[in-house]
Amino acid sequence: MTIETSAPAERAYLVGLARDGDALAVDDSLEELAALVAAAGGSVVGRTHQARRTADPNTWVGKGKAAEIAGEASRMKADLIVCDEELSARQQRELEDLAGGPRVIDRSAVILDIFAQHAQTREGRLQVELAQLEYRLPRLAGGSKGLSRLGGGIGTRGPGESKLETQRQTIRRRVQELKTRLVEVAHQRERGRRVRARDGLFLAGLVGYTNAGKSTLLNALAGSDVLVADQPFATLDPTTRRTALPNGSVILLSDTVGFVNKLPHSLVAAFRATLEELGDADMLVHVVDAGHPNLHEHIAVVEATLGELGLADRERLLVLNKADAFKGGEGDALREALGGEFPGALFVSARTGEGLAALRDRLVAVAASRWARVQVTVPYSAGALVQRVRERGALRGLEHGERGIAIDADVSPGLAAELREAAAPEA
Ligand SMILES: Nc1nc2c(ncn2[C@@H]2O[C@H](COP(=O)(O)OP(=O)(O)OP(=O)(O)O)[C@@H](O)[C@H]2O)c(=O)[nH]1
Ligand SMILES: [Mg+2]
Repeated sequence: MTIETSAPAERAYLVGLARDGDALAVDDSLEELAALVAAAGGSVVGRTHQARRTADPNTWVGKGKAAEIAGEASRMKADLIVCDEELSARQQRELEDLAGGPRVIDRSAVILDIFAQHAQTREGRLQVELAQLEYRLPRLAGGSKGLSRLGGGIGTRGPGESKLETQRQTIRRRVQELKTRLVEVAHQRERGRRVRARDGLFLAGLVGYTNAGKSTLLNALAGSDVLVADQPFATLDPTTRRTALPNGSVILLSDTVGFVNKLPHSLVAAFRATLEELGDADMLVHVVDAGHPNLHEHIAVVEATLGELGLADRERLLVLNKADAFKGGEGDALREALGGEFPGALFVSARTGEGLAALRDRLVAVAASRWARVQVTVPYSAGALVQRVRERGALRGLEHGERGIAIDADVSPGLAAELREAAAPEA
């Protein structure tokens, strides 16, 4: 998706902090931040980082480094200084004072901006607005330069403080309103979910790091045309599609918002309802970009985020996507190394179709393992039920006999009960 805009791209100067125990090395994290800034519509004019044990409470980086950044940003004519971590209101204000011109924002603000640009559905927009307000609220006090400088002295504090308080109250009211509306929307979705659950279809949720190829894979498996784009957070709204498996059964596949390192807390909270849809999934298909240099870090971030969402124990299938990019001897070596490291994983290419047959077979196997085997004979009048078995179950055998239709199939527990009832000898 491209956002039409006549304004020139904002020039951004990126700053990182290197610390022990970071999920991503600082260069990789800044590379990712550059992609996020680009997706938000900015252009990156320079980058730097500092190694520190802890962030400075006032200036995030050290004071000397902050002065150096101010000089570089001004030399590069930057409009923006983007810090690769969430800043406190105070850190943001002090850095902005030192920079004397460019705005200072953080990684969370960039991610929130991309979400705001990409949100399509009503629920998506409400969620993003809620996340933005929750992010802004604690920053209101120190973030607004003019007001915070009024600080002491008779005749200055009063008006400034009361204006700030009015803003806070307005935001809090809006936050409440948004939460109420989101609950309403979630209730509507709840109804849809129950209808679907009654259908008894097997549901696989596609999860993974942003840009891993989840939407492309959904399209390849389900023949759909969900938006695919080479940029972070192309997908915000969950989409569920039906797809037929080789044994004739039908399952549901659900595409969701991708994860990223240091996803803002306010966003995870606001999207919790959407992501909780995954809680219904019978299994999670974890899609990774197998050729990405930070593959392992991506997997760790996704696992950690799934943990936060209470999905750590859900049955998982690792899908190593973009295998078409593995070429020559180097590609073979990579394939072998990853195959050894992740024995249960499947190599696929959502783009070329490689490995999709094996993936479908695996989905059949997992779905079948959840089902019960039923061997019954139902009367010819139960044709509609038989049709549903064809669509939703895995048929092993079917014979038209004198007494009716003899069925041997793996089906969901609900369908198994219906079949047994239909097969009950007429009294
Ligand atoms: N070479 C190659 N590229 C792929 C493959 N699958 C997806 N891509 C590309 O990867 C990029 C991201 O694909 P998407 O399907 O939008 O990824 P996503 O995981 O849905 O990303 P978000 O919704 O943004 O989180 C696009 O440019 C795709 O064309 C593949 O198998 N091989
Ligand atoms: Mg997508």
